[in-house]
Amino acid sequence: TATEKTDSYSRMQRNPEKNGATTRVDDAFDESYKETDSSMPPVRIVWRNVVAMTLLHIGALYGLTLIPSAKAFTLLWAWVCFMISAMGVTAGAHRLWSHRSYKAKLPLRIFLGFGNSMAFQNDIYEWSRDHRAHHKFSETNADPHNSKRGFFFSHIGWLLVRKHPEVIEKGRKLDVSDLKADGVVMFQRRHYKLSVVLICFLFPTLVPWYFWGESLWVAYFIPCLLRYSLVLNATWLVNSAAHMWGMRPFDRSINPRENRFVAFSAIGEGYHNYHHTFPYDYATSEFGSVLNITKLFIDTMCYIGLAEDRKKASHETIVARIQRTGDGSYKSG
Ligand code: ST9
Ligand code: ZN
Ligand code: ZN
Repeated sequence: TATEKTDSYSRMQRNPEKNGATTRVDDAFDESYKETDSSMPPVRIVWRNVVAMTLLHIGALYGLTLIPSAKAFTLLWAWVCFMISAMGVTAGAHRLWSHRSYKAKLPLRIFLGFGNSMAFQNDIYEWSRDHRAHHKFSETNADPHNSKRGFFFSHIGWLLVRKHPEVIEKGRKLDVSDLKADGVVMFQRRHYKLSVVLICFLFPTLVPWYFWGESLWVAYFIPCLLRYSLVLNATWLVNSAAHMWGMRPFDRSINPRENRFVAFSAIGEGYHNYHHTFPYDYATSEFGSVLNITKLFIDTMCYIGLAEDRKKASHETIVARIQRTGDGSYKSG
């Protein structure tokens, strides 16, 4: 059944539409990849990251205490910044650039690139390369946030230590030619640091100060630091919680799970058993749901002509897969 699984992936991936002309995406689980050496090399802590992440989280907690003294507009603005940066990750780095699950016109790609720099989660190129490795070599040492190493490692720990050599070695063989050919991706990579200073830090802080006279202090700690750390943790929960807690209706042999709490906080990205089973599906879920704001966003973009070519697993494919590999918990609707 290993070949059967890979076959159905590749068939779906290469020919989801009539014309069959799709981008090749190197994100399918590699059944043939088996770890040769599962021993852990010594963990090398990157203290600069430990200090930066500690300060960020202290700043975010302090930001929480400032909420009662913030202007209503500032809180609304923090939410707007949360949504823009979250979209830059979910609709951008994840569903568009890592998985090519739909196509986006230039203005939309620029908007998503902007949101992605606001989210400051590594540039799109690096994010998508790591994410393809996460799918292809899932839960092995070549997976950047291998959840077999526990909650802390898959949540944040992987960003605080040097990568396992397998991540780099196996990752080098991934096909990322489509990313290299994408002007927006490469432009953002070239100007990444400057874009983060301007869009993740200055923009969220200066707007409330300039337009409605919020104090720079409150604007820095709430729409900037608190918002940034919330988007980070919501994203990281997909790697930690959604790889640990929830049902596995589509494939009981893998760890990723269906987790509604994560789907809520990560604006639609918690249906993770489905997503690892059908990574090319633009909705990352069989159904649209009120929690799947990212799907709503992509549908809206298609409606106004800024996106097209949404890929979706067919109902027959899903049903066949549930019967073959599901854990029996599937509920329709
Ligand atoms: C952050 C990322 O938070 C979050 C990603 C989450 C993914 C989530 C996925 C879940 C599904 C989607 C759900 C979305 C939900 C969103 C909800 C929103 C509400 N392949 O990395 P280096 C090579 S970032 C091939 O330095 P070290 C490559 O040549 C947070 N090659 O390794 C590379 O050079 P370059 C902010 C690879 O030294 C070279 O190795 N940022 C690969 O071990 C060196 O790479 C931070 O905290 C590969 N996969 O350092 C900083 N990997 O890149 C984090 C590497 O130039 N990063 N190579 O081509 C670091 O400081 C370092 O990467 C390190 C490792 C210390 C972690
Ligand atoms: Zn995953
Ligand atoms: Zn994915």
